[in-house]
Order: sequence, then C-alpha cells, then structure tokens
Amino acid sequence: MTRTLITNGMIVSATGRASGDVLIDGETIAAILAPGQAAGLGISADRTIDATGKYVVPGGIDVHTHMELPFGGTEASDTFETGTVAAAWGGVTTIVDFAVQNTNTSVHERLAEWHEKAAGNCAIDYGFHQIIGGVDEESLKAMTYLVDNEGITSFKLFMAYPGVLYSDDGQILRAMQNASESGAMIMMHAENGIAIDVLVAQSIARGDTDPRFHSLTRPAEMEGEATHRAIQLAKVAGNVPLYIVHMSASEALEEVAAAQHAGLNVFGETCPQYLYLSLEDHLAQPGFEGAKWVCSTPLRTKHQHHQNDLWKGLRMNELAIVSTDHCPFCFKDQKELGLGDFSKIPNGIGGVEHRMELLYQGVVTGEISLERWVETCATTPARMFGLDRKGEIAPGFDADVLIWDPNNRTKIGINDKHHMNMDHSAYEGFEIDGKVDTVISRGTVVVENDTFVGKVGHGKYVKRGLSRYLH
Ligand code: DUC
Ligand code: ZN
Ligand code: ZN
Repeated sequence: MTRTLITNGMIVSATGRASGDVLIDGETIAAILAPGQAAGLGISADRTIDATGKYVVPGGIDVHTHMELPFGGTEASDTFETGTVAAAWGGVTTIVDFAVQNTNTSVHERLAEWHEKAAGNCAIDYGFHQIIGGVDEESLKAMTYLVDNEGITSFKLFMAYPGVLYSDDGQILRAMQNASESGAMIMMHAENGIAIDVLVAQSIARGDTDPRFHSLTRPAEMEGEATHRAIQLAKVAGNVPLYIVHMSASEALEEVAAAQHAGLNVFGETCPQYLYLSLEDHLAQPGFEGAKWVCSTPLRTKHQHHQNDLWKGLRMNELAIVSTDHCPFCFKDQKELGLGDFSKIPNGIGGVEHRMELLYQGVVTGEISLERWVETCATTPARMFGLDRKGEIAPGFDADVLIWDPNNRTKIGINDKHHMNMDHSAYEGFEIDGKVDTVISRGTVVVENDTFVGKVGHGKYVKRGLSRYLH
C-alpha cells in the first residue's frame, strides 16, 4: 500500500487548527503527527507532499448536485464524468446526487438508472439521495427498503413544481411518517408551488416574460410559508429530521431558526448563489442574459437583508451546510428554451467547482471563520448525511484531503478557472484570495500543479448511514 506524508501544513478542523503532518496509508488516514515526528519514529513514506504555508483540510463534500438531471425538456449539462472532474478541481472529494422518481415510476428502477449513469464514470466518491416525486404505497415501501439496504437515508420532496415533482400536504405527511419510522431525513424544496404557478401564469399573460420575472413570481413569502408548513408537518410526523434545501430568503431562515429554538430536528442549507448573487445584479441583466441565473429557489433582491441574514445564519448554525444545488445548463440551446417565456428556462446554476473557493472568500472577508468553512463545507455534510468515514482529518477516516493555498489566487471565469460543462460561468470575474493546491481522494492525488491527474472511474458509490444529528 502506498504511504503518503503531508508535512508542515496547518491542519484545520471544524473546531480548531494546529500544525501537523498527516500520514496516509493506502486509502485511509493512519495518523496525525507533530511536524517532523515521522522521521523520529522511523516512519517512511512513498511520497511526501510539502504543505508549508498551506491549510490541510478535509476534502469538500457537496451534498446537493444534479448531474445529468432531466429538467424542463432538457438535461443538466454535466455528466457524472465532467461534473465530478470539475468537483475535484474545486477541492471536492464527495458529492451526493439525487436519483429521481416521478409519479407512476418505480423508485427501484429509477435508482438503478442513476447507478447506471454514475457507475464507473466518477472521478471522486458519490452517494445518492432519492427524490420521491410520486408518494404512493409503492414508493413508501421503497423508501424503507432504500434505508435498510441501499445506503440511501435521505429523501427529497417538492412543495413546488405541480404536475412534475410536487407532493401535496397529505403525501408529504405520509412520506414524513415513513421516514420517522426508519430514521431517514426528509429534504424539502420549500416553495408554495401552487400559488407560484398562478403568479407565473399571470405574469406571462401580462407580457412580463423576461428572466427577472422568475424571481418576482416566486416571492420570499412563498418560501417562508412553505418552510413553515413543512416544519409543522414534520412536527406532526413525530419530529422527523427535516432539512430545508437551497434556502434563499430571510423569511424561510426565520422559520428554521424558530423551529430550532423550539427543539425540533430542523436543519438549513444554503448555496453560494444566494450568498453572492442577486436579482438586480444578475437575474435582471438586460435582454435574455439573466437566464443564466434562473434557479429555484430564485436569487433575491439585494435591497432586503437576505444575503446578510444568510451569512449570519451560517455563523449561528441556523444554516448547517453550504451545498451548490449544482444544476448546470448551457446558455445556447438550453437556457434559450425560455426565450420569450421565463417559465420555460431550465432552472439551475452550475457551481460544484467553486463552492470551496467562494466560501473561502467569506473567510477572507470575515463573514465566517476558517473552521466554520471546514465545518459547513465538509464536516457537517458528512455527519448530516451519514458519510461516516468522511469529513474529518483523523485516523481511520478516508484520506480525502484538500490542501489549500491561502497565498495564491483564483480567477473564476469561462476563460480562467472553469472545468464544468457549461458555456458560461455564473461567477464570471469573481476573484478568490486563495487557491486549491492539491486534492487527494481516498489516498490518490487527483489534482496537483494545476493539473487533473485523477482517473474517471476512481470514484466509488458510498452507502450512507443515518444522520448523526438526530435528537
Ligand atoms: N432547483 C433548481 O434550480 N434546479 C433543479 C431543481 C431545483 O429544485
Ligand atoms: Zn429544489
Ligand atoms: Zn436541487
């Protein structure tokens, strides 16, 4: 087995930092040693990586991606291959993607489809959540089976997208009751889709068809209302663990914080787009340009406090995790499906490559601490979703490591750092005061010297256990 020693770095965890050397044996972290201690102990390594002046942190874990997702008459443009290679470039060593079940389709068959898409094609490790778009007797039974046998312990439901993925309150309650029995997590897309569809139809009828109306027809109140309703349903279902995905609105955050103060198992997630991008500066760009930033939940106005509140929520742990909701579509031919009608623009922003970078900039600007960066982007995602061997630099854990250079810089853009299969970048021109230096996935170096040196097929499916945050 190959032994690798990472020397002289600053090892940063969710709770602190210390200088040290990391010994990797095969695919596993074997020991954390005082700097230089290995030689004294007679420990030799096949390879030594000098991390002087750099941070050594757990590889990023993005628990919300959509590779190859069929959506809005097209398919997300990153395959499991291109998406996981881009993720590796961004310091991510595990993704959890979503297998999709819709009304009248079999959970088992759809899950098998997602395994087929991913198997042998991933550069880093991956797991699955299961979307249940059609709650019925069969899919409820399948949920229990997946928890017991398939390492799938979290299920996403939609309060939005009527006729596509939407569940009504009765269906949501039934799925929550099922999850409550098995110990699974319910992930919720919390927007009042019934009311939103009325606003969308009215907007189009008025001739308000530009991309910015995507946000104006999905008001923050509709995110807050759905979040409140989801929380009440989860409480009635026996305090089932409830994870509100891609939160963008202060109104929703207030609901999550109140639930947490009341002792409920409610957790929040946000994404870089909601921390950095806005209705005015991005979605409302002239002409059709704003289509690049059509995603749901939508980008919000910068004239309210959403972004400040989300950063505060991250500091306060009201928001536990930053994921990307990576759901890339090219501008040409894909986003263009909605020319003249914003409701036909496929919803999604690509960002799997840039989450570690963008959130690190929040460390530089003082929004979050270095430790909180590690916690929200790696350690908590692992604990929240039962990735029991990941998310920490500690003996016995998978050797998934990001070596981060705080003295280097990253320029994001289609002609700069950009490896996702998209013809534009949602973060064009962003500059980061730090840089991915080296990325190690289960003991194998996959990125170094500005080169991807990993192998497609190296990434393995990871069965997940139950959340470690249950009361
Ligand atoms: N939101 C998106 O922006 N894209 C895919 C699905 C979703 O909920
Ligand atoms: Zn969603
Ligand atoms: Zn999503």
